[in-house]
Amino acid sequence: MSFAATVLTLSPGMFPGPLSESLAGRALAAGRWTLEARDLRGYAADRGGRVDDTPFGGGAGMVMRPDVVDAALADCADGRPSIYLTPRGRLLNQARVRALAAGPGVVLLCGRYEGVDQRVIEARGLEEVSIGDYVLAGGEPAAIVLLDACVRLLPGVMGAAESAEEESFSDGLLEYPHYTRPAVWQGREVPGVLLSGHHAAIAAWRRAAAERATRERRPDLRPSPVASAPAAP
Ligand code: 6GU
Repeated sequence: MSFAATVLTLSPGMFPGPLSESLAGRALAAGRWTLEARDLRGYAADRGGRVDDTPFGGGAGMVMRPDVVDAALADCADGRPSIYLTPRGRLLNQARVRALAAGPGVVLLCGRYEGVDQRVIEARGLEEVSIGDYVLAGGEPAAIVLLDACVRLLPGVMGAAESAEEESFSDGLLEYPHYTRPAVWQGREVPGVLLSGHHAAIAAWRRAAAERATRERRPDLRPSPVASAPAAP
């Protein structure tokens, strides 16, 4: 039983898009997950029927009609979580990605125009998800981001070489920096401890580097250990 993704969109041509390449694309070809992009226009009341209309109360832009969105969601309702991608949603994080990847798949509704009529969001109990504090022209790139994040966690998708064990967020920290050959490049040296072969020292250096990066760049991710504990030796 593979992870099933259905995307409801006004731009089905945006899929699979980058998901046909690289890790996700190989997993798709191998049948570890499935992707179906459905055109929301196919759920308009009649041929040439409207999928959007002007907002009650006035204002700029168009709103996606609840009847059209409802018909599309009804057509793929099978117990998978239904997610509406919108900058008004809760921020996506690795914990939610892990939970979704462990389930049967997702139905993703991509918003366009100014958004979707609020009543169908409530009637269908849609989970509203955002991928960051910036505004995209539509939910499609966010759907691609969400699927990429889920697919790489599916069983058999990541090889040992791409292990998810030590990566950013797996323990609430940003990842440590990486280095490879040459050992000196443009006069810049690789941190000596990484060349030492001393595994415990390397692990300690990486932990400290991860904590420093997190403290400096993302203090929101985790309380800084130095704030409450004595300084490390
Ligand atoms: Cl999910 N959709 C749009 N349109 N913009 C976004 C977003 C989603 N997440 C961040 N910005």
